[in-house]
Amino acid sequence: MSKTMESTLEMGRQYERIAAWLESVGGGVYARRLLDILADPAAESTFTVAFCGLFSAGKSSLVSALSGTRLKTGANPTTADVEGVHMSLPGSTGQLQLLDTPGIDSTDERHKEATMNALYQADCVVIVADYQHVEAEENLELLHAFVEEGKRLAFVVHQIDKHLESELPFVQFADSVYSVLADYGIAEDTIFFTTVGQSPHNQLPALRSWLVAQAESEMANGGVENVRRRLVDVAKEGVAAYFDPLVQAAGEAVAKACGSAPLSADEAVSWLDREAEKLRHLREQYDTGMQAARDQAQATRESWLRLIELAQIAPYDTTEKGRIYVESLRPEFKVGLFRSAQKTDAERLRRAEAFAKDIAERVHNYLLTPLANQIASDVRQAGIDPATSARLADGAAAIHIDVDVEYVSRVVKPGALVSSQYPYQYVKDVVARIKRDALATAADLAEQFVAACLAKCEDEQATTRADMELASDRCAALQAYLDICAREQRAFDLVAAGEVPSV
Ligand SMILES: Nc1nc2c(ncn2[C@@H]2O[C@H](COP(=O)(O)OP(=O)(O)OP(=O)(O)O)[C@@H](O)[C@H]2O)c(=O)[nH]1
Ligand SMILES: [Mg+2]
Repeated sequence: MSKTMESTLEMGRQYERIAAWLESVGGGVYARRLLDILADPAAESTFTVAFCGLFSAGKSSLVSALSGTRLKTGANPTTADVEGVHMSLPGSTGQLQLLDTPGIDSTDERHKEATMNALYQADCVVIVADYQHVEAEENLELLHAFVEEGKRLAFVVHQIDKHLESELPFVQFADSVYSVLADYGIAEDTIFFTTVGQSPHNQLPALRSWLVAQAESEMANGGVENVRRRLVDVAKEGVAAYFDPLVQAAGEAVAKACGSAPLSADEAVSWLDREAEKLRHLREQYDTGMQAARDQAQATRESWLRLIELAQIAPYDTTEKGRIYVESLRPEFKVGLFRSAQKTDAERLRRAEAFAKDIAERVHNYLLTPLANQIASDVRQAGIDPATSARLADGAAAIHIDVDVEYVSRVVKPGALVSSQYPYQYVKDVVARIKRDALATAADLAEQFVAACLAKCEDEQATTRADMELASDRCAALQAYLDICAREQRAFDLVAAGEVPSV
């Protein structure tokens, strides 16, 4: 089996599988069209040549002259739609189709798109430049794009009846064209000089022969590439039909989130970049705001705890009262003439009361009152909601430590009474206990305070959060749209490579 036949058979198997897939996803029309092409590739074997160029270059006149079909021509922009004329190829069932297109400088986007589609789908492109505009930027840009793509290409310099030999010998003019186009990789034998008027240099017949030769060489190949291109086109149409409603729905979801639907995946990418950037910025703003509130609240909380730690509640006098109370608890301590137990106990109680009263007063004046004032002032300044603010101030005012005889006597460690250093340690123990009790209550208020500050900040950032939600919805809709576009593109690529897409 020849290599060509083998590849034709393989291509047949590939597109039968793709047809089966199209059938299974509701694209029966496209499946049948693929099978029709596979059943009789010659019946549809058409070699398509698209003519393009600036308006009034003479495309329609040239296509008319080549095909013998009269197309509308004129000095103003004339051709509005892509239009095809057919020529049969001598000695073959194949056809040559010439596509006339609107000027590429058309300002109508719809024309432009139709023209570009026709150009990309054609088997061969002929760029037509009129005699006076050979080096027009649009022509050279198109030329560059198609050379890059490896498209079969011819370049026609038309209306050469306008050439005046007396100004410049034609050979010299032709050489300058050859040299410009050589920079773009265009060989001289694909450059033609034509006119529908009179000129001894007219290569209209040579252009016609070249086109026929291109078509015939394609057909001689069994037209495999040609057939493949048609199969790919139909399969892609099928893929597009399958994805259209999905892209449409994803586009509507974007329109709902963003106000309008993107016109292309590229536009969606740029919108997504913009929204993602906005979201990042808002999130940063939100996080910074929350962090600042948290830091501020924590600093206030620390200042309350520090106020307790630093409060002077046992100066020398107080410590002395504590010391003599503890010393009275020693077993050898006795008072009164008869050292009666009753008197001794009464003295111990008196000393305990003196110590407890003194330290209780100091706790009230130097610890609890300043702490309550500090809390009330910080809470007021923090501007948190009035109910919580009042609750915290009341809580601070109500902090109470009942330092009485019972409280101070419970701290005594009887086993330590023998030590001469113990009385001082005892007072330190009482102070530590009081501060521990104060810290426990203040820490609870401080937690409530921090939570209230964060809640206030959350409230203040309600607009930021709403904006974040909006940007995040937009990002999600755009991402979903792009995912669909990417899936469609993947499916296009797969059918172009003869593989069944997995959608
Ligand atoms: N002198 C001269 N005029 C020509 C030639 N070919 C076309 N024309 C004139 O150039 C003008 C434009 O020709 P068309 O064939 O309509 O040009 P086109 O490129 O199809 O133009 P659009 O369809 O508008 O893009 C018409 O007035 C034609 O008569 C030529 O070989 N020589
Ligand atoms: Mg025209």
